[in-house]
Amino acid sequence: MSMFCYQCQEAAKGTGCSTAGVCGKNETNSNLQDLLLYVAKGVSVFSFELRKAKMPNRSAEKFITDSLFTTITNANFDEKVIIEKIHQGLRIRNILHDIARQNEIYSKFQDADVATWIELGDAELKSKAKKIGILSEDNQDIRSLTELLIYGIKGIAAYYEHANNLGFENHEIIDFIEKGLIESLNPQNTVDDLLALVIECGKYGVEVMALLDKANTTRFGHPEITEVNLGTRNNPAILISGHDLADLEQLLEQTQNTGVDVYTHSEMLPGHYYPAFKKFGNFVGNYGSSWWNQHEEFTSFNGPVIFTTNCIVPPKENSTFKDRVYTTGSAGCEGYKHIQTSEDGKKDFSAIIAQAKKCPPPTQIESGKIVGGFAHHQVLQLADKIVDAVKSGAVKKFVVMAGCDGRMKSREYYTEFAESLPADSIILTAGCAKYRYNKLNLGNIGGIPRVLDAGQCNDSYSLAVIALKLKEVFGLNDINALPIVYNIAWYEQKAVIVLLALLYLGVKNIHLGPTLPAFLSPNVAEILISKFGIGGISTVQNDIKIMIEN
Ligand code: FSO
Ligand code: SF4
Repeated sequence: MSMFCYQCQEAAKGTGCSTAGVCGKNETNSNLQDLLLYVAKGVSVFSFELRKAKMPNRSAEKFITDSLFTTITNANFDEKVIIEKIHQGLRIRNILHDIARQNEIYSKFQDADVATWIELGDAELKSKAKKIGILSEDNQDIRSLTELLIYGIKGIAAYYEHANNLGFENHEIIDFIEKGLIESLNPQNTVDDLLALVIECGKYGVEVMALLDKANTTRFGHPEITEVNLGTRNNPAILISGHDLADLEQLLEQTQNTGVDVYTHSEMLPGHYYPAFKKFGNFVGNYGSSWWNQHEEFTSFNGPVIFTTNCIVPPKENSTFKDRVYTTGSAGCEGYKHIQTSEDGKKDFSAIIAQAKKCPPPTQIESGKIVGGFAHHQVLQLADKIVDAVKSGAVKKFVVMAGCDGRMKSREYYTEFAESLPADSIILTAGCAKYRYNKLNLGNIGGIPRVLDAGQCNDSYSLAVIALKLKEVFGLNDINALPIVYNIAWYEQKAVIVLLALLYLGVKNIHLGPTLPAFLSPNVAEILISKFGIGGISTVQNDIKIMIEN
């Protein structure tokens, strides 16, 4: 076996990618990503104790969150960049090690390989990378829970980075990220210890999504009900994908009055819901659908594309759009140009704007509008209407269908499920999962649309806030007593943290699909089923019966 990865829903054969990633990650990249994670663990060993001793190191913290984000599915396919990050991390680790020694600060695992191995040439790095992968843990239950913890932490790190890009910090979250990474090295941990860490991870999932919500809404205002254009105009344009709203802000500022339009792609769609972006006359609409259709959509878009995060599908040799795709932040891909971030977080998009001016306008592939912007603030303004609709029986069920989309055919289930829901039910969505049903004509109930899109996957936080508010309004003691069911689609590690956050909030009986994670060993799956009632999905008809009619 030349590599092993089972962190996403598309893990080969439902067990793991062992020769090449279904996502496009090759053997070398996969192993190097494992090594980058190992370096982040080594940095955490010292950074954690130094912070406790009131000597925090911001470069170490930034390195750790960036490394975790870089190793998320579909975020970075650039081998050279990953090698550079490994070297950078080792330099940081060694500096912290020296500071700790000089100040007589003891760190758990300070003498272990993770904290002491020395910098090697690129060829040796590759052979080191092969030795420290996921399968170096033999016990499959320990491995399963450790990886569940790590994937949750990757999700936390991604959301933390977005909040941080907007100037928001929370050192308790960083503390937990580092603690979790260190505990993943601890051979003493039992299944129960790891389970407790996984639930604690959910707690920090809630905290980080709340932090990001605060960062986004403080800076850009509260999302409001918005109609988003699907059609195109006749100007050259830039397409922005991924999740980083700070990047969207800078791009809109820099393209203003240049004659270049800006369209959102995939998870950037909710950018339209924020009041602060509405003042930009060149912010036209959303182009295309969720991440996995990107090659066709980039081809017909005709202009430059910028990825602020995942999900990237690496280009094919003969892809015609290659020279007009860019990445920034933790995202990267061989063959695409990268826009650097300066010390103060600024990005210079002038090269993209200049290229856009030379490109033809986008080819229209859709027309009409979609409606979104139902994050907590907006929905709570409609609370009276919603409560009345529930009390009168006009709304019988809310169905949370948040999460991710993916390319597997089995995900057609979600379109069919949405279409088959009774007319007195409302879908609450967030994340790119929405593209399976947000363009269906499902109508409304007393003026409330039947698909309420809160925003990006991290805005699942909004759905939790709404549920907690409804619990209060209806005077219930248990969130599970609400007429809300959860049919969540997952794909990568941000969805893992959303799931852990819901579990931490006490939500039970979540259905997770289209398949259960490959990284859950049979025993761990059994624990999650018995403790939280987690289940998979079956057929649409059967699931409607179980979730809605019962
Ligand atoms: Fe989707 Fe990709 Fe937002 Fe993920 S674009 S799959 S869960 O990165 O983060 O919902
Ligand atoms: Fe396979 Fe998913 Fe890992 Fe890619 S991220 S190598 S598809 S399990």
